[in-house]
Amino acid sequence: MSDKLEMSINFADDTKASSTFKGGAAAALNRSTADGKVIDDDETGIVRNPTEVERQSMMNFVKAGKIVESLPDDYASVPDMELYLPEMLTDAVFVGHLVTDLDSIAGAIGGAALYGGKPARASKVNSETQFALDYWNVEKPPKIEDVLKEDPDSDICLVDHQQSSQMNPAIRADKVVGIIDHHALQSQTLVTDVPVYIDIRPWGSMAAIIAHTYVIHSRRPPKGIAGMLLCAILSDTLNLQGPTTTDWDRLMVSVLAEMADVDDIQLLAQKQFKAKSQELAGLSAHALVNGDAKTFSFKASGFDGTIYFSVVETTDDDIILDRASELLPEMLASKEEKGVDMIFLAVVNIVKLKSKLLICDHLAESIAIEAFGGEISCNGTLMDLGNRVSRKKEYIPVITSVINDGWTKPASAPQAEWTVKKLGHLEVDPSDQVQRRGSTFVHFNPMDQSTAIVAF
Ligand SMILES: [Mn+2]
Repeated sequence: MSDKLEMSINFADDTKASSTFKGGAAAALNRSTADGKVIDDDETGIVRNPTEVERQSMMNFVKAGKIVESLPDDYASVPDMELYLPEMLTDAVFVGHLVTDLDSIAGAIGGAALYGGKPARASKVNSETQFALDYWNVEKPPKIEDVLKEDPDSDICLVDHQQSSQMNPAIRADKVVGIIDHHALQSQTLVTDVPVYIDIRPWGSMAAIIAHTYVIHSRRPPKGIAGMLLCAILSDTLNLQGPTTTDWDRLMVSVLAEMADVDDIQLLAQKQFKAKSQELAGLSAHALVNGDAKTFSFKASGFDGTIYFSVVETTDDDIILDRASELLPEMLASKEEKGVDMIFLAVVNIVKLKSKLLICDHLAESIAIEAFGGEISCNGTLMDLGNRVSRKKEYIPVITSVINDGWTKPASAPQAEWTVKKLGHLEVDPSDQVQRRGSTFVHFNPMDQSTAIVAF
Protein backbone atom coordinates (compact mmCIF):
# COMPACT_ATOMS: atom_id res chain seq x y z
CA MET A 1 0.00 0.00 0.00
CA SER A 2 1.34 3.45 -0.83
CA ASP A 3 2.14 5.97 1.93
CA LYS A 4 -0.40 8.28 0.41
CA LEU A 5 -3.13 5.71 0.74
CA GLU A 6 -2.09 4.75 4.24
CA MET A 7 -2.37 8.39 5.24
CA SER A 8 -5.76 8.67 3.68
CA ILE A 9 -7.08 5.67 5.52
CA ASN A 10 -5.89 6.93 8.91
CA PHE A 11 -7.24 10.32 8.05
CA ALA A 12 -10.51 8.75 7.04
CA ASP A 13 -10.75 6.77 10.26
CA ASP A 14 -10.37 9.94 12.32
CA THR A 15 -13.07 11.73 10.46
CA LYS A 16 -15.39 8.88 9.56
CA ALA A 17 -17.67 9.29 12.52
CA SER A 18 -17.70 13.05 12.81
CA SER A 19 -17.62 14.32 9.26
CA THR A 20 -20.74 15.47 7.55
CA PHE A 21 -18.86 15.78 4.29
CA LYS A 22 -19.32 13.21 1.57
CA GLY A 23 -17.27 14.23 -1.44
CA GLY A 24 -18.22 10.94 -3.08
CA ALA A 25 -16.36 8.98 -0.38
CA ALA A 26 -19.15 8.13 2.09
CA ALA A 27 -19.76 4.62 0.82
CA ALA A 28 -16.07 3.74 0.51
CA LEU A 29 -15.40 5.07 4.02
CA ASN A 30 -18.30 3.14 5.50
CA ARG A 31 -17.06 0.00 3.83
CA SER A 32 -13.36 0.53 4.52
CA THR A 33 -11.49 -1.96 6.65
CA ALA A 34 -8.63 -1.41 9.09
CA ASP A 35 -6.04 -2.54 6.56
CA GLY A 36 -7.05 -0.09 3.86
CA LYS A 37 -9.38 -2.33 1.86
CA VAL A 38 -13.01 -1.83 0.95
CA ILE A 39 -15.75 -4.39 1.51
CA ASP A 40 -16.97 -5.22 -1.98
CA ASP A 41 -20.11 -7.04 -0.95
CA ASP A 42 -21.81 -7.28 2.44
CA GLU A 43 -23.25 -10.73 1.83
CA THR A 44 -20.02 -12.43 0.81
CA GLY A 45 -17.82 -10.14 2.93
CA ILE A 46 -15.22 -10.16 0.17
CA VAL A 47 -12.86 -7.21 0.31
CA ARG A 48 -10.97 -5.48 -2.49
CA ASN A 49 -8.55 -2.61 -2.97
CA PRO A 50 -10.11 0.84 -3.33
CA THR A 51 -10.39 1.96 -6.95
CA GLU A 52 -8.49 5.08 -7.98
CA VAL A 53 -11.57 7.29 -7.80
CA GLU A 54 -12.41 5.93 -4.33
CA ARG A 55 -8.82 6.37 -3.18
CA GLN A 56 -8.77 9.98 -4.36
CA SER A 57 -12.16 10.81 -2.88
CA MET A 58 -11.13 9.29 0.47
CA MET A 59 -8.08 11.56 0.42
CA ASN A 60 -9.90 14.72 -0.65
CA PHE A 61 -13.39 14.66 0.80
CA VAL A 62 -12.69 16.77 3.90
CA LYS A 63 -10.74 19.35 1.92
CA ALA A 64 -13.49 19.40 -0.69
CA GLY A 65 -16.21 19.64 1.95
CA LYS A 66 -14.50 22.62 3.53
CA ILE A 67 -14.19 24.31 0.14
CA VAL A 68 -17.88 23.86 -0.54
CA GLU A 69 -18.82 24.89 2.98
CA SER A 70 -16.86 28.12 2.58
CA LEU A 71 -18.90 29.24 -0.43
CA PRO A 72 -21.43 31.90 0.54
CA ASP A 73 -25.09 31.04 0.12
CA ASP A 74 -25.59 34.46 -1.37
CA TYR A 75 -22.61 35.43 -3.45
CA ALA A 76 -23.89 39.00 -3.74
CA SER A 77 -22.30 39.46 -0.31
CA VAL A 78 -18.84 38.89 -1.85
CA PRO A 79 -16.87 42.02 -2.92
CA ASP A 80 -17.29 42.79 -6.64
CA MET A 81 -13.55 42.40 -7.19
CA GLU A 82 -13.79 38.70 -6.48
CA LEU A 83 -16.82 38.19 -8.62
CA TYR A 84 -15.31 39.27 -11.92
CA LEU A 85 -16.81 37.48 -14.86
CA PRO A 86 -16.06 38.54 -18.43
CA GLU A 87 -18.98 40.61 -19.72
CA MET A 88 -18.32 39.54 -23.29
CA LEU A 89 -19.57 36.05 -22.44
CA THR A 90 -22.91 37.25 -21.09
CA ASP A 91 -25.65 36.05 -23.45
CA ALA A 92 -23.15 34.05 -25.54
CA VAL A 93 -24.03 30.57 -26.75
CA PHE A 94 -21.74 27.96 -25.18
CA VAL A 95 -21.03 25.06 -27.44
CA GLY A 96 -18.61 22.12 -27.54
CA HIS A 97 -17.03 20.18 -30.40
CA LEU A 98 -18.44 18.02 -33.20
CA VAL A 99 -18.81 14.31 -32.43
CA THR A 100 -19.77 15.75 -29.13
CA ASP A 101 -19.04 14.16 -25.78
CA LEU A 102 -19.94 14.51 -22.14
CA ASP A 103 -17.21 17.05 -21.37
CA SER A 104 -18.44 19.26 -24.22
CA ILE A 105 -22.09 19.06 -23.17
CA ALA A 106 -21.47 19.46 -19.43
CA GLY A 107 -18.97 22.25 -20.15
CA ALA A 108 -21.53 24.08 -22.31
CA ILE A 109 -24.24 23.71 -19.65
CA GLY A 110 -21.93 24.66 -16.78
CA GLY A 111 -20.27 27.50 -18.65
CA ALA A 112 -23.59 28.98 -19.77
CA ALA A 113 -24.96 28.85 -16.23
CA LEU A 114 -21.81 30.41 -14.77
CA TYR A 115 -21.26 33.18 -17.31
CA GLY A 116 -24.90 33.92 -18.06
CA GLY A 117 -25.23 32.47 -21.55
CA LYS A 118 -27.13 29.65 -23.24
CA PRO A 119 -25.88 26.10 -23.82
CA ALA A 120 -26.08 24.34 -27.19
CA ARG A 121 -24.92 21.03 -28.62
CA ALA A 122 -22.72 20.66 -31.70
CA SER A 123 -23.99 17.19 -32.63
CA LYS A 124 -25.99 14.20 -31.43
CA VAL A 125 -25.29 13.28 -27.80
CA ASN A 126 -23.72 9.89 -27.08
CA SER A 127 -25.06 7.24 -24.69
CA GLU A 128 -22.77 8.30 -21.85
CA THR A 129 -23.91 11.92 -22.12
CA GLN A 130 -27.56 10.87 -22.25
CA PHE A 131 -27.01 8.81 -19.10
CA ALA A 132 -25.63 11.84 -17.26
CA LEU A 133 -28.46 14.10 -18.46
CA ASP A 134 -31.04 11.56 -17.27
CA TYR A 135 -29.24 10.81 -14.02
CA TRP A 136 -29.01 14.48 -13.05
CA ASN A 137 -32.33 15.39 -14.59
CA VAL A 138 -30.80 18.11 -16.73
CA GLU A 139 -32.32 19.20 -20.02
CA LYS A 140 -30.45 18.35 -23.22
CA PRO A 141 -29.14 21.58 -24.80
CA PRO A 142 -30.71 22.48 -28.17
CA LYS A 143 -28.87 22.01 -31.47
CA ILE A 144 -26.51 24.87 -32.27
CA GLU A 145 -28.03 25.08 -35.78
CA ASP A 146 -31.48 25.73 -34.29
CA VAL A 147 -30.18 28.30 -31.83
CA LEU A 148 -28.40 30.17 -34.62
CA LYS A 149 -31.39 29.97 -36.94
CA GLU A 150 -33.40 31.81 -34.33
CA ASP A 151 -30.69 34.28 -33.48
CA PRO A 152 -27.98 34.35 -36.19
CA ASP A 153 -26.05 37.14 -34.49
CA SER A 154 -25.43 35.26 -31.26
CA ASP A 155 -21.97 35.50 -29.80
CA ILE A 156 -20.30 32.14 -29.34
CA CYS A 157 -18.11 30.74 -26.59
CA LEU A 158 -16.36 27.56 -27.73
CA VAL A 159 -15.89 25.02 -24.97
CA ASP A 160 -13.72 21.89 -24.99
CA HIS A 161 -12.17 22.78 -28.37
CA GLN A 162 -10.46 25.57 -30.29
CA GLN A 163 -9.60 23.84 -33.58
CA SER A 164 -11.66 25.17 -36.49
CA SER A 165 -11.91 21.59 -37.81
CA GLN A 166 -13.85 20.60 -34.68
CA MET A 167 -16.29 23.50 -34.87
CA ASN A 168 -19.84 23.00 -36.02
CA PRO A 169 -19.99 24.56 -39.53
CA ALA A 170 -22.99 26.68 -38.52
CA ILE A 171 -20.67 28.75 -36.32
CA ARG A 172 -19.10 31.85 -37.86
CA ALA A 173 -15.54 32.39 -36.67
CA ASP A 174 -16.12 36.15 -36.36
CA LYS A 175 -18.87 35.54 -33.80
CA VAL A 176 -16.57 33.71 -31.38
CA VAL A 177 -16.01 35.80 -28.25
CA GLY A 178 -14.58 33.17 -25.93
CA ILE A 179 -12.73 29.85 -25.71
CA ILE A 180 -12.60 27.62 -22.64
CA ASP A 181 -10.59 24.48 -23.29
CA HIS A 182 -7.97 21.98 -22.18
CA HIS A 183 -6.47 20.83 -25.49
CA ALA A 184 -3.17 21.60 -27.20
CA LEU A 185 -2.99 24.58 -29.57
CA GLN A 186 -2.29 22.90 -32.89
CA SER A 187 -2.23 23.94 -36.51
CA GLN A 188 -5.96 24.44 -36.89
CA THR A 189 -6.43 26.70 -33.86
CA LEU A 190 -9.10 29.28 -34.56
CA VAL A 191 -7.78 32.65 -35.79
CA THR A 192 -9.68 35.75 -34.70
CA ASP A 193 -9.60 39.42 -35.77
CA VAL A 194 -10.10 40.74 -32.25
CA PRO A 195 -9.03 39.56 -28.82
CA VAL A 196 -11.33 36.96 -27.30
CA TYR A 197 -11.71 35.72 -23.74
CA ILE A 198 -9.52 32.65 -23.39
CA ASP A 199 -9.23 30.19 -20.52
CA ILE A 200 -7.11 27.21 -21.53
CA ARG A 201 -5.52 25.10 -18.85
CA PRO A 202 -3.55 21.86 -19.16
CA TRP A 203 -6.03 19.87 -17.08
CA GLY A 204 -7.69 16.52 -17.71
CA SER A 205 -11.07 17.95 -18.54
CA MET A 206 -12.83 21.15 -19.51
CA ALA A 207 -15.45 20.54 -16.80
CA ALA A 208 -12.79 20.81 -14.08
CA ILE A 209 -11.95 24.31 -15.34
CA ILE A 210 -15.60 25.37 -15.12
CA ALA A 211 -15.93 23.82 -11.64
CA HIS A 212 -12.83 25.61 -10.41
CA THR A 213 -14.05 28.91 -11.87
CA TYR A 214 -17.33 28.51 -9.99
CA VAL A 215 -15.38 28.07 -6.76
CA ILE A 216 -12.98 30.97 -7.20
CA HIS A 217 -15.94 33.20 -8.01
CA SER A 218 -17.65 32.11 -4.78
CA ARG A 219 -20.52 30.47 -6.64
CA ARG A 220 -22.18 27.10 -6.23
CA PRO A 221 -23.53 25.45 -9.34
CA PRO A 222 -27.01 23.95 -8.99
CA LYS A 223 -26.88 20.27 -8.01
CA GLY A 224 -27.69 18.97 -11.51
CA ILE A 225 -24.94 21.04 -13.10
CA ALA A 226 -22.44 19.98 -10.44
CA GLY A 227 -23.38 16.37 -11.22
CA MET A 228 -22.94 16.89 -14.97
CA LEU A 229 -19.51 18.47 -14.45
CA LEU A 230 -18.55 15.61 -12.14
CA CYS A 231 -19.50 12.97 -14.70
CA ALA A 232 -17.63 14.91 -17.39
CA ILE A 233 -14.37 14.83 -15.41
CA LEU A 234 -14.81 11.09 -14.81
CA SER A 235 -15.39 10.63 -18.53
CA ASP A 236 -12.39 12.57 -19.85
CA THR A 237 -9.98 11.18 -17.24
CA LEU A 238 -11.23 7.55 -17.33
CA ASN A 239 -12.17 7.80 -13.65
CA LEU A 240 -9.03 9.77 -12.77
CA GLN A 241 -6.75 7.11 -14.24
CA GLY A 242 -5.81 8.85 -17.50
CA PRO A 243 -2.36 10.37 -18.06
CA THR A 244 -3.68 13.94 -18.35
CA THR A 245 -5.36 13.82 -14.92
CA THR A 246 -4.13 16.59 -12.61
CA ASP A 247 -4.60 17.24 -8.89
CA TRP A 248 -7.15 19.85 -9.93
CA ASP A 249 -9.29 17.25 -11.67
CA ARG A 250 -8.99 15.01 -8.59
CA LEU A 251 -9.96 17.78 -6.19
CA MET A 252 -12.81 19.02 -8.40
CA VAL A 253 -14.26 15.50 -8.48
CA SER A 254 -14.56 15.61 -4.70
CA VAL A 255 -15.83 19.21 -4.66
CA LEU A 256 -18.50 18.44 -7.26
CA ALA A 257 -19.44 15.16 -5.56
CA GLU A 258 -19.94 17.14 -2.36
CA MET A 259 -22.08 19.71 -4.20
CA ALA A 260 -24.08 17.03 -6.00
CA ASP A 261 -24.53 14.99 -2.82
CA VAL A 262 -22.88 11.83 -4.18
CA ASP A 263 -22.39 9.09 -1.57
CA ASP A 264 -20.75 6.46 -3.73
CA ILE A 265 -18.47 7.77 -6.44
CA GLN A 266 -17.47 4.27 -7.54
CA LEU A 267 -21.06 3.24 -8.14
CA LEU A 268 -21.70 6.36 -10.19
CA ALA A 269 -18.53 5.78 -12.23
CA GLN A 270 -19.58 2.18 -12.84
CA LYS A 271 -23.09 3.12 -14.00
CA GLN A 272 -21.63 5.74 -16.28
CA PHE A 273 -19.12 3.33 -17.83
CA LYS A 274 -21.94 0.88 -18.43
CA ALA A 275 -23.81 3.57 -20.36
CA LYS A 276 -20.64 4.45 -22.26
CA SER A 277 -20.16 0.80 -23.23
CA GLN A 278 -23.42 0.87 -25.15
CA GLU A 279 -21.52 2.69 -27.90
CA LEU A 280 -18.31 0.87 -28.45
CA ALA A 281 -17.00 2.71 -31.47
CA GLY A 282 -15.12 5.31 -29.49
CA LEU A 283 -13.80 3.08 -26.73
CA SER A 284 -10.12 2.23 -26.79
CA ALA A 285 -8.85 -1.18 -25.70
CA HIS A 286 -7.29 0.52 -22.69
CA ALA A 287 -10.64 2.05 -21.70
CA LEU A 288 -12.41 -1.29 -22.12
CA VAL A 289 -9.87 -3.06 -19.91
CA ASN A 290 -9.69 -0.33 -17.26
CA GLY A 291 -13.09 1.40 -17.33
CA ASP A 292 -14.64 -0.82 -14.66
CA ALA A 293 -11.96 -2.86 -12.94
CA LYS A 294 -11.49 -3.89 -9.33
CA THR A 295 -8.45 -5.40 -7.63
CA PHE A 296 -8.81 -8.28 -5.16
CA SER A 297 -6.02 -9.55 -2.90
CA PHE A 298 -5.57 -13.17 -1.88
CA LYS A 299 -3.41 -14.82 0.73
CA ALA A 300 -3.59 -18.59 0.48
CA SER A 301 -0.99 -21.35 0.42
CA GLY A 302 -1.11 -21.71 -3.36
CA PHE A 303 -1.58 -18.06 -4.30
CA ASP A 304 -0.51 -14.92 -2.48
CA GLY A 305 -1.23 -12.03 -4.79
CA THR A 306 -3.72 -9.81 -6.56
CA ILE A 307 -6.30 -10.29 -9.28
CA TYR A 308 -7.49 -7.39 -11.43
CA PHE A 309 -11.00 -8.18 -12.60
CA SER A 310 -12.51 -6.01 -15.36
CA VAL A 311 -16.09 -6.04 -16.55
CA VAL A 312 -17.55 -4.63 -19.74
CA GLU A 313 -21.32 -4.69 -19.85
CA THR A 314 -22.68 -4.35 -23.35
CA THR A 315 -25.60 -5.10 -25.60
CA ASP A 316 -23.28 -6.46 -28.29
CA ASP A 317 -20.49 -8.66 -26.98
CA ASP A 318 -19.47 -9.82 -30.47
CA ILE A 319 -18.19 -6.34 -31.27
CA ILE A 320 -15.95 -6.49 -28.22
CA LEU A 321 -14.83 -10.08 -28.68
CA ASP A 322 -13.92 -9.27 -32.29
CA ARG A 323 -11.30 -7.01 -30.79
CA ALA A 324 -9.65 -9.80 -28.77
CA SER A 325 -6.34 -9.40 -30.59
CA GLU A 326 -6.25 -5.84 -29.27
CA LEU A 327 -7.73 -6.58 -25.84
CA LEU A 328 -5.50 -9.52 -24.86
CA PRO A 329 -2.21 -7.62 -25.24
CA GLU A 330 -3.77 -4.60 -23.52
CA MET A 331 -4.78 -6.85 -20.62
CA LEU A 332 -1.17 -8.00 -20.27
CA ALA A 333 0.10 -4.43 -20.47
CA SER A 334 -2.44 -3.22 -17.89
CA LYS A 335 -1.52 -6.15 -15.64
CA GLU A 336 2.12 -5.11 -15.76
CA GLU A 337 1.30 -1.43 -15.34
CA LYS A 338 -0.97 -1.97 -12.33
CA GLY A 339 1.48 -4.38 -10.74
CA VAL A 340 -1.12 -7.09 -10.28
CA ASP A 341 -0.53 -10.84 -10.61
CA MET A 342 -3.48 -11.87 -12.72
CA ILE A 343 -6.07 -10.19 -14.92
CA PHE A 344 -9.48 -11.17 -16.27
CA LEU A 345 -11.93 -9.35 -18.50
CA ALA A 346 -15.55 -10.49 -18.42
CA VAL A 347 -17.71 -9.34 -21.29
CA VAL A 348 -21.32 -9.36 -20.13
CA ASN A 349 -24.18 -9.25 -22.59
CA ILE A 350 -26.84 -7.36 -20.60
CA VAL A 351 -29.63 -8.31 -23.00
CA LYS A 352 -29.01 -12.06 -23.11
CA LEU A 353 -27.66 -12.08 -19.52
CA LYS A 354 -24.70 -14.22 -20.47
CA SER A 355 -21.00 -13.60 -20.28
CA LYS A 356 -17.64 -14.59 -21.70
CA LEU A 357 -14.24 -14.35 -20.10
CA LEU A 358 -11.07 -13.19 -21.84
CA ILE A 359 -8.01 -15.00 -20.52
CA CYS A 360 -4.50 -13.91 -21.39
CA ASP A 361 -2.20 -16.41 -19.71
CA HIS A 362 -2.06 -19.99 -18.42
CA LEU A 363 -2.33 -18.98 -14.73
CA ALA A 364 -5.62 -17.23 -15.35
CA GLU A 365 -6.72 -20.12 -17.55
CA SER A 366 -6.00 -22.62 -14.79
CA ILE A 367 -8.04 -20.68 -12.22
CA ALA A 368 -10.88 -20.13 -14.68
CA ILE A 369 -11.07 -23.84 -15.44
CA GLU A 370 -11.37 -24.71 -11.76
CA ALA A 371 -13.73 -21.85 -10.94
CA PHE A 372 -16.11 -21.88 -13.88
CA GLY A 373 -15.23 -24.87 -16.03
CA GLY A 374 -16.82 -23.28 -19.07
CA GLU A 375 -16.13 -24.22 -22.64
CA ILE A 376 -12.81 -22.82 -23.80
CA SER A 377 -12.15 -21.60 -27.33
CA CYS A 378 -9.82 -19.33 -29.29
CA ASN A 379 -6.64 -21.17 -28.26
CA GLY A 380 -7.46 -20.94 -24.59
CA THR A 381 -8.12 -17.21 -24.56
CA LEU A 382 -11.92 -17.28 -24.26
CA MET A 383 -14.20 -19.07 -21.83
CA ASP A 384 -17.97 -19.24 -21.97
CA LEU A 385 -19.29 -18.31 -18.51
CA GLY A 386 -22.88 -19.13 -19.34
CA ASN A 387 -25.48 -17.14 -17.43
CA ARG A 388 -23.14 -15.73 -14.81
CA VAL A 389 -23.24 -11.93 -14.97
CA SER A 390 -22.15 -10.50 -11.61
CA ARG A 391 -18.55 -9.90 -10.58
CA LYS A 392 -19.67 -9.34 -7.00
CA LYS A 393 -21.91 -12.39 -6.65
CA GLU A 394 -20.80 -14.85 -9.30
CA TYR A 395 -17.20 -14.31 -10.36
CA ILE A 396 -15.17 -13.24 -7.34
CA PRO A 397 -16.76 -15.52 -4.71
CA VAL A 398 -16.08 -18.58 -6.89
CA ILE A 399 -12.50 -17.56 -7.64
CA THR A 400 -12.02 -16.90 -3.92
CA SER A 401 -13.16 -20.37 -2.91
CA VAL A 402 -11.00 -21.99 -5.56
CA ILE A 403 -7.94 -20.16 -4.24
CA ASN A 404 -8.81 -20.77 -0.60
CA ASP A 405 -9.47 -24.44 -1.33
CA GLY A 406 -5.84 -24.88 -2.30
CA TRP A 407 -5.48 -24.03 -5.99
CA THR A 408 -1.82 -23.99 -6.92
CA LYS A 409 -0.05 -22.56 -9.91
CA PRO A 410 0.36 -25.15 -12.66
CA ALA A 411 3.93 -26.33 -12.90
CA SER A 412 4.57 -26.11 -16.59
CA ALA A 413 3.89 -22.95 -18.50
CA PRO A 414 2.94 -23.40 -22.14
CA GLN A 415 4.11 -20.60 -24.39
CA ALA A 416 1.71 -17.70 -23.98
CA GLU A 417 -0.04 -16.36 -27.04
CA TRP A 418 0.85 -12.77 -26.24
CA THR A 419 3.79 -11.35 -24.29
CA VAL A 420 4.69 -7.75 -23.61
CA LYS A 421 7.91 -6.65 -25.26
CA LYS A 422 7.55 -2.91 -24.67
CA LEU A 423 4.85 -1.40 -22.49
CA GLY A 424 4.62 1.95 -24.29
CA HIS A 425 2.78 4.83 -22.64
CA LEU A 426 -0.74 6.13 -22.22
CA GLU A 427 -1.92 9.23 -23.99
CA VAL A 428 -5.18 11.00 -24.62
CA ASP A 429 -6.14 11.14 -28.29
CA PRO A 430 -7.96 14.06 -29.97
CA SER A 431 -11.33 12.54 -29.05
CA ASP A 432 -10.26 12.38 -25.37
CA GLN A 433 -9.87 8.61 -25.31
CA VAL A 434 -7.07 7.16 -23.21
CA GLN A 435 -4.96 5.09 -25.61
CA ARG A 436 -1.78 3.05 -25.32
CA ARG A 437 0.92 4.10 -27.78
CA GLY A 438 4.40 2.90 -28.58
CA SER A 439 3.90 -0.61 -27.25
CA THR A 440 5.12 -3.82 -28.84
CA PHE A 441 4.03 -7.36 -28.16
CA VAL A 442 5.16 -10.78 -29.28
CA HIS A 443 2.33 -12.83 -30.71
CA PHE A 444 2.79 -16.59 -30.80
CA ASN A 445 0.49 -18.42 -33.15
CA PRO A 446 -0.21 -21.86 -31.65
CA MET A 447 -1.61 -23.14 -34.96
CA ASP A 448 1.63 -22.94 -36.94
CA GLN A 449 3.99 -22.24 -33.99
CA SER A 450 5.12 -18.97 -35.57
CA THR A 451 5.84 -15.71 -33.73
CA ALA A 452 5.34 -12.14 -34.85
CA ILE A 453 5.99 -8.72 -33.35
CA VAL A 454 2.87 -6.59 -33.17
CA ALA A 455 3.03 -2.85 -32.45
CA PHE A 456 0.19 -0.67 -31.16
MN1 LIG B 1 -12.68 17.42 -22.91
